[in-house]
Amino acid sequence: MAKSAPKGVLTITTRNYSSWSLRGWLICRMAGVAFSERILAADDPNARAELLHLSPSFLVPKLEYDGMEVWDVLAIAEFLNEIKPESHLYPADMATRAHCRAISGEMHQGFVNLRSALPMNFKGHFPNFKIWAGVQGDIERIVSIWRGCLRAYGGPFLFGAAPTVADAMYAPVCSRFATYDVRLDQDVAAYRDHILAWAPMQEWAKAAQAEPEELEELDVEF
Ligand SMILES: N[C@@H](CCC(=O)N[C@@H](CS)C(=O)NCC(=O)O)C(=O)O
Repeated sequence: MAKSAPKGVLTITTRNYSSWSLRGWLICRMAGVAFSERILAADDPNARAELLHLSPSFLVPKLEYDGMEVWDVLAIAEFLNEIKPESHLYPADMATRAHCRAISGEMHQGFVNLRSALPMNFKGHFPNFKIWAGVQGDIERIVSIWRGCLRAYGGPFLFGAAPTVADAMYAPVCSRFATYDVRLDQDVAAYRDHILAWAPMQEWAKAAQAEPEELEELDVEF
């Protein structure tokens, strides 16, 4: 029997720089939905116009699924959680689920200093990068979130043995910590390394390394 076409199309952009694309893609992978990728070239002058056409918010990632359209990473996570509850994108326990949503929301709307000063860049490596006070504050808050989760739920993912939406939300931070050689205590460094070694992250990182372009103008939050 012929293999049926994927039901979903995920629009993303550069793998090296686009942290939101990475989050959306990881969540789709974790949900186990069949999807193909539409990749917008970040250096294509027409990409913005195409993006406007494809995504009412101008933003990626955007998921089209069975005639429905959803954009914004957390909206995509909530949508996939509804259609694929068996994939356990969120923890089973209600209080733990609330915790997972809270720290995912904190990443979604916060850490502006970290996001602007340490843009995701899988191909880059900047040892001895100067960490300013505002960024240090964001790093300390992230470390405290991770440590709280690892102690409460036992790791190796934030909410225990299996990955949840929160791990996808913080995965680009793990990549940033490696890119900018952010010094971490052993417990949180182990979490960073676990995420970097996680099979879908490895797959993404490999494809990011293979991207041809070095886009200086994208060395900003993206
Ligand atoms: N909060 C949004 C952020 C999405 C976002 O900022 N996407 C960037 C790419 S990583 C984008 O589409 N930028 C397009 C542009 O600036 O033209 C989400 O959760 O999806």
